[in-house]
Amino acid sequence: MISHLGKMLSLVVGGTWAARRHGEQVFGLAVIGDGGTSTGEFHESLNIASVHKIPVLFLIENNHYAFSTPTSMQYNCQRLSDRAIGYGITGRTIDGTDPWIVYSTVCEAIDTMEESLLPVLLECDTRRLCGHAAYDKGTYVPAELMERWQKDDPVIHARHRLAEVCGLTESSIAGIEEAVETEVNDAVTRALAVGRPRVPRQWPVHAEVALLADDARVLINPDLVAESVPLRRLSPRLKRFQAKGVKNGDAVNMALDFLLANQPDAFLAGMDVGVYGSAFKTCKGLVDRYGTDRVIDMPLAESSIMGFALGASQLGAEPIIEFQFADFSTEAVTQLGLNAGTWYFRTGCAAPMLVRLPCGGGLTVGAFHSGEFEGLWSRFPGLKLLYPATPQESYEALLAGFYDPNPCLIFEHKLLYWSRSGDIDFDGDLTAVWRSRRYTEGTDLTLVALGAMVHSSLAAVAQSGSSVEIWNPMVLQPLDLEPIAKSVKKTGRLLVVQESGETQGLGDRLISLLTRECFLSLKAAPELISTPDTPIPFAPELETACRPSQERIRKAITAILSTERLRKVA
Ligand SMILES: Cc1ncc(C[n+]2csc(CCOP(=O)(O)OP(=O)(O)O)c2C)c(N)n1
Ligand SMILES: [Mg+2]
Repeated sequence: MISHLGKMLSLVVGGTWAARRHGEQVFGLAVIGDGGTSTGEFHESLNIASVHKIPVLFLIENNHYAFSTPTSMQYNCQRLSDRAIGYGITGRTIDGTDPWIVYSTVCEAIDTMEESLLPVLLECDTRRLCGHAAYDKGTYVPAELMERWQKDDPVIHARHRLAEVCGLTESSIAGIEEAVETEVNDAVTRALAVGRPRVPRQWPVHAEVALLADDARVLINPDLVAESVPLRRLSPRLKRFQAKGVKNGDAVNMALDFLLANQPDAFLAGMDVGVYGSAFKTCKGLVDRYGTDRVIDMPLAESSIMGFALGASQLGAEPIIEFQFADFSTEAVTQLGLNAGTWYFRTGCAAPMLVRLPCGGGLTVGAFHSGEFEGLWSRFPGLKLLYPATPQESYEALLAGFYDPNPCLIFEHKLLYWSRSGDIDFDGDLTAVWRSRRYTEGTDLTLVALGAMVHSSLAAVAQSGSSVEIWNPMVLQPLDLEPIAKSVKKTGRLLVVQESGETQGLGDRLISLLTRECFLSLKAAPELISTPDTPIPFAPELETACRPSQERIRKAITAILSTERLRKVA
């Protein structure tokens, strides 16, 4: 990322870890400004690198200003390198304006890292001789200080030293300067020669704009999402899998077991996924079978864990990340939504990672442990979302998400983990996973339900005795609505049941898309059943009243079946 200061640090940590795992004797180098050191990611990344012994040199370029903010308003320790103590690592502050000192100190840091495998924190004291950017004159820097800095220009000092100490002639110094200038100019020329991007074929405006843009020479990442199904690492081991009477949580565990057993580069990371087997026990036994190098307990740092995974994915590792609760994925909105989600769009490189979100309410664990967040995550282009509701779907979703080259989020409803059993019969064909699921056939109403609501809806429909077709989109991004639209055209009625709050879930989006597609076939206005827009309360009676009940769904079915929209045909 060019922006979101701090966020690339954890990628360097993950990338360095992944490369060293393959036996490469590399060290990471992560550079950040004085302002960037105030971000959470700075602290999280140093901590993870230290705890997991990942040798990354964190180099702070302390130029005493972050945009217009002086360091006195940025931090209150004496030196930024003092922070190293908090992470149990070596920290040093040096004169960052002297290239000879910087060079030799970095060499020493490499020796230290080689010996201890611990990261090193290096603060290079420097200064800024201009504004923050071209538009900024930097007038907030006291004139006297700026004058002193200008006189002390490190480029002039270095030039002087090359002549006086190193004995270089004026013409050879000029030669160096010319070579640098040529290199920069060449880079600009090369960049301009790339040409302008072409409008992607799949954008609605493509046809109109294409006519105007025939001088375009390259197409930059035409897809927001990397090519989907051709599986970059599909192994012949992906074969039929059958299991009888397994719980949803077991299905998750079996899929994780398969992936760790068959994909040597796969690793599972999160909080308490090791010895404890994760908060909901879906990872039980995995650390015993695959070791702490592949089933990794991480410090409490969701954002940096996500960044770690993204960095690792770029150096051959295959991340499986568990958020302890879907609610805590909000800690990683930047890393997952803005960084991983746009990775392919920006770089042309795939960012494969499987991200698991135990979600949903009904366990009386209150507002911060009960959310689904499928609505939030569906708003980030570049991510794929799957929300399985049965053991079969859970097994399929985890495999499909893992083998897809994009960041894939799997929503796993916590209530379903250990309450319901089913059989798994997976034929090994991942292409068939990415589709909506139909559970019942019917003629009078199409009911679309997500997550645990699938089961409440099945029960409500059985109780109502009506002819209802129940669907679960399962793939929430990219939606596969064609078969559901077909169903709505047949039944003429649509009821969507979601557990998320009315404006927090995907229900309104589903109704909008299906109404646009099926408008003339509708006999009644579509309905949405959801939790009201309220934080999930702790009190069991309030939570029960919040979440859509079987009875509420049954009543809604009866109501929608008794309404007939007056249709005016022009
Ligand atoms: C998370 C985040 N918040 C705000 C900004 C806007 N911003 C860009 S640069 C900058 C100051 C950065 O200061 P510093 O880290 O000292 O780097 P320097 O500009 O001195 O190189 C700010 C606030 C940003 N890029 N990212
Ligand atoms: Mg700065």
